Parts: sequence; C-alpha cells; structure tokens
Amino acid sequence: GNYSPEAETGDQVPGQKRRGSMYLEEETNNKSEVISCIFSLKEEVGALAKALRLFEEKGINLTHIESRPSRMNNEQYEFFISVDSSCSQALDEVIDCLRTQISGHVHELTRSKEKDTVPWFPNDIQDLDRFANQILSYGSELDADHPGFTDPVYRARRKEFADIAYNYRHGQSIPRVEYTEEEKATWGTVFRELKTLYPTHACREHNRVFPLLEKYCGYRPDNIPQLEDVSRFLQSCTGFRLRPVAGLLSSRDFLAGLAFRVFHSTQYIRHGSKPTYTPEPDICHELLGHVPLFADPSFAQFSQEIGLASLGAPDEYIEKLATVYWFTVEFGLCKQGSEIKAYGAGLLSSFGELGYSLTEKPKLLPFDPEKTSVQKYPITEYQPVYFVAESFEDAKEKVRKFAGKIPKPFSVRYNPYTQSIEVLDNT
Ligand code: HBI
Ligand code: NLE
Ligand code: FE
Repeated sequence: GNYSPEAETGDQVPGQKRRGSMYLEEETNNKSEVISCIFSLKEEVGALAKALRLFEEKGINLTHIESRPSRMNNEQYEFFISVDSSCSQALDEVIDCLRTQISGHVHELTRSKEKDTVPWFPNDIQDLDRFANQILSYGSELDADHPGFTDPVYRARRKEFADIAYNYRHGQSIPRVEYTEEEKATWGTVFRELKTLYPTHACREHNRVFPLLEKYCGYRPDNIPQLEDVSRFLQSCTGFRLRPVAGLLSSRDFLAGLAFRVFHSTQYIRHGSKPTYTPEPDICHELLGHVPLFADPSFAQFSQEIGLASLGAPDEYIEKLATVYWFTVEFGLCKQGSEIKAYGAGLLSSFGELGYSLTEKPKLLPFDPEKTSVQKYPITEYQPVYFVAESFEDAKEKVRKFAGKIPKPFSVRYNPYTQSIEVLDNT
C-alpha cells in the first residue's frame, strides 16, 4: 500500500499542529527550543534592573542578552533576550508585566511563529479515516424542528447509517444497504419530480451524465443506487470516489476530502414527509445533486482545487472557501448560451428550490470570489441570493486567483500515484 512513514507520524510542515479530538496532544518535540524577544525601555537609571527582576520573579533563566540603542527612538534602549522554550508560559506573564508595569515595548521574535502554526491537514488519503468520528452535532442529533425528530423509527434508522460510516476505513468497499419500501418511495418521488425539471433547469454537463448513471448505476425511480457502485463509476470518469459519512463534517474536514478527490457522502434518506426540500444532505442530494457533476472532468478539477486551497489555510479563509463552495458546488447557477442553468447540488436535489431558483424571486449576482466569499446565507431555507458563473472554466480561473491570496508558507499539489499531498516549501 501507500502507507509511508510520513503518513504514520503525520509530519508535513514544520511546526504544524494536529487538531481534532483524537489528536489533542500537541506535537511534542524533545529538542528544547529557544524563544527570543526584543523589548525596549526608556533610557533611565535602573530600567533594565527593574525589567530583569521580573524575569527573576518568574524563575526565568535568560540564556542570552544583548543591548543596543533604539533606531526608532533615541531615548530608548532595546534588549534582545533569549530564554529556553520551557519558560514559555512564564515568559507570557513577564511580557505582560513589561507592557503594563514598565510600559516597555515588546516584540516577540521566534515565538510569534507559533501563533501562525499551520493547522493539521491530511497528508495521505488514509488520513481521511480520522474524520469519521468528528461529526458536528447537527448531524448526529436531529434538530427539534426536523421532521424526523419525533419519529423513533426514522431515528433508529439514522443510527444504523451512522454506524456504517463510523466503521468505514479507506480502501474498503462501501457496505450495501437494503432500503425499505418507504425509503424507496421517498426516493421515487424525488427522482421523478427532478427528472422532469432537469431538461429545462439543469446545466448541460449534468444532463450529459445523467443517462450514464441510469445505464450503469441503477438510477431508477424504484431503486436507490448503492454508494459503492456509484463510487466505482465516478472513479472511472474522474477519479472521484465516495466515502460514507455519518453526518455533517466541519468545513475544514469536508473540504480537505475534495483535495484527494474524495467526496464524503451520506447514505440515509430524508424523512418521507418532506421530499421537496431538506436542509441536510441525504442520499438524494448526494446522488442526484453532486454525483453527476463529479463525473465531469472540468467540474471535478474545480472541486479539487477548492479542496487543495483549503489545506492548512487559516480559519478565516476556510470560512471564505466554504462560502465559495456553498455558492458554487452547492447553489451555483451558470450561464449557458443565452440561458441560466443550475449546477449547484443543493438545487439539483431539491425540486422545490430548483424550480424557485430560476424564477424572478431570488436575487442574482455575478460570481466573484472576493464578494461571494463574504456573502451571508441561510442554511434551512431557499437561498435569497445566487451567484451566476460565466462558465466552469471561468469560475475555476477566478477561484484559482482567489486561492493564491490565501496566506500559507507553502503550496501543495496532489500526487495521484501515491494519493498523497506534496508540500512545496515557499520559504
Ligand atoms: N459535511 N457531510 C457533509 N456534507 C456536506 O455537504 C458538507 C459537510 N460539511 C460542510 C459543508 N458541506 C459545506 O457547507 C461547506 O462548509 C464546505
Ligand atoms: N436542500 C437540498 C435538498 O433538499 O436536496 C439539500 C441541501 C444540502 C446542503
Ligand atoms: Fe452538498
């Protein structure tokens, strides 16, 4: 297999921290590191002695000290000091005192790096197994206004699906599920309604792939296709694959999967009482909304690029990328000829919202990652705003430019032969 030593230790970027419940411990490094900082003091008798007393009080042993006149302010003197990293916490307190009691100016040198520590990201496709038990509460615990909340049969069924996902490991085939008559009836309703809308409402790429899914993957009104069959089909088209997931992942985890051309897919179906629209992803949403487009090479690449851009990105950029994802992959509209068509999976899986999206009711804005990435949106009702892309290629180009501005001390690329991320250091 491709289980490399790097994958074992999870090392990829120096100073990177692991995250998530299983990996709470920080990377412990036996080499003792040095922390340095510069502080400046007003030039007066005893100023340095006062400052040094603070270090003494906190039991900090200075390993180095240098002084020089300040270049910025000729009434001040600067002191460059180093301490052992085991003093890190005590140093925090001293810096605080320097700032407040002696109104010194403090500039942290080596330690300021720690604040910019790169968040952990999966290095290898197997690392995605670590996400399985990091489901957001929304996914495991149905909300009180969810139609399935008070239905004990539905809830028990959801638990069966969650267990499949928790136990799944990369490389295994996805367990087949026998859906109940009621579940099949719900699927049948959604399938039939959507199929009548697709010719007029769906983008051409979706309409091109759909017949293949009917031919090869058992897409029929009376059959809920199996994730394993669909995953194999996608792998043959674009290398995208599915893996079962128990519910909602964090944006960071979810987007990271896309970097490996892995799409986390739910396997349960929406509650039969509300087939028109559900805020949660379900098998209708994944198979009817997402899958056709993941079979399209250009769209697959677009999705993967969002995923790659997310790896190691700071939290605020993850939020922006998730918003871009929301208004493209989930709810995107696209110009095609003189018309506007839907390509977002949230539209292509809801016959309620798909119809609504192409009426005059919602507001349409041109897709522009800078603006799109900060647009607010509701998650439990039809979208009041959609963004219209010129084409997939144009959207890809714009997202690529946008992603280039995400501050990262490295760039990444996916190696499909080893199914791992290659980190290219920019420093
Ligand atoms: N988790 N399982 C799952 N499915 C999604 O479609 C999904 C997710 N987490 C976040 C998410 N989608 C998006 O809304 C963005 O935050 C990426
Ligand atoms: N609203 C969509 C549907 O009903 O199929 C699901 C959206 C999931 C983000
Ligand atoms: Fe989705």
